[in-house]
Amino acid sequence: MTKPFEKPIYVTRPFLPPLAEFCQGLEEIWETAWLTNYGPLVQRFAEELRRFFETDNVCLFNNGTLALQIALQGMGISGEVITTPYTFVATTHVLYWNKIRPIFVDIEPDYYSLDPEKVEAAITPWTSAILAVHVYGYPCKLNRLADIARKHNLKLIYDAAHAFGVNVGGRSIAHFGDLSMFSFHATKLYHSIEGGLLTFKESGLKGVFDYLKNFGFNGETEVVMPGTNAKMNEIQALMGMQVLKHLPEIVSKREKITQLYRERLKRIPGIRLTPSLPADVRYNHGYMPIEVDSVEFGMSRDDLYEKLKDWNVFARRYFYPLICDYACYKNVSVADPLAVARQVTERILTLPIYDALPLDDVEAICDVIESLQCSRAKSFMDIGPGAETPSA
Ligand code: T4K
Repeated sequence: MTKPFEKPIYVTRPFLPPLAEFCQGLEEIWETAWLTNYGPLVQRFAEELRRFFETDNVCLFNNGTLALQIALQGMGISGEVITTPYTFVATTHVLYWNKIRPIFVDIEPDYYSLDPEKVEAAITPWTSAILAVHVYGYPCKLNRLADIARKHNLKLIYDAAHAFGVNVGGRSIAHFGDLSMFSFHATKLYHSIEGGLLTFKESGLKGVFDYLKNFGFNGETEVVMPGTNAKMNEIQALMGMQVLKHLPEIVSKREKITQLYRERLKRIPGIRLTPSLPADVRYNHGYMPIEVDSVEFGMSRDDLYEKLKDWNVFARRYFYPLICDYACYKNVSVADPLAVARQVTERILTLPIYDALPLDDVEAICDVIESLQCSRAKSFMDIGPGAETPSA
């Protein structure tokens, strides 16, 4: 490939339902003039999600961050929470807003989720919960984390922002741990423009979450707790329901993209792929992370990230830097050296993946990466759009 893509190729693009279908749904909203505050579409959407997750315990929110923030508040989590520094910053922000101290521990090198050994070593009398993240939708070490939580009487909370549609052993990943939060943000494979969902074990929490997301109102004149406003609106619910209908086709198109990337990239020196997932995991193909070994690849991750932009390809460094290295968390003391997380954050690059990304474009992106791999070839800096690229 010698010319850049004509249009930018972003890390993701939201799936959009057929416009006519969406407009038809909008007509219903126009007729009722009911836009938010538990309208009929939000209620219908919640019902669909109850069926999807096979549980009554679901609660919808206007975004994933507020859902998780309210989850911690409603569950009465306090003191210290053991969590990962390798995630999107919202995972830690929700602890901050609940005045909880984050205890950052290292991740495991295969799928980048919390290392259970490190979790257990970090427990103190002040620990109240583990907040783990299914990074890129790859399941955490579910059984080990559950054992540790049970043994030490801790709540096990999953930030499942990336994990909508992931199943383990034939069950939704939502059935693991005490509570899971799914993000329905436009950048996710499944979305409702913005949106968030909690699924949880203890039915009694539903009422508390409902109060907290609606100012604490119980009826018109009674406020039972100082809640906030985190309600999903009708247009979000409409989008959520319409995208849900297309989920199988979205996942299957993404799966083909993953397969092609893996097939092409596995032979490029210096590119590391995650190991194949265990047979009992049905993955959602939400992200396409690779690690770049600068010595073997002949170029650093950052240089590859920049070089791809010359071809109009906008990969992202999800997740760099580590949360504990952001200025606002620099004062949080971190006992764990975070050796794995520090290495991964310097090497990770998430490549474009979305249902509408043509396989030819995936081939072309792989051609570019391959052409840039220059451990033996001439200086990589000579290679750019328009230059002769070495043949594979
Ligand atoms: N926990 C975890 C582990 C998370 O990853 C997230 C969110 C949360 C919690 C919080 O959930 P929410 O409160 O968001 O529901 C994005 C998303 O904003 C964020 O939702 C997501 N994680 C995070 C990983 O990525 P940015 O700032 O990187 O997104 P942005 O705007 O740069 O978009 C990336 C690319 O997507 C763009 O280059 C083009 C494309 N795009 C984006 C949007 C918004 C579109 O094509 N259309 C669009 O409408 O954070």
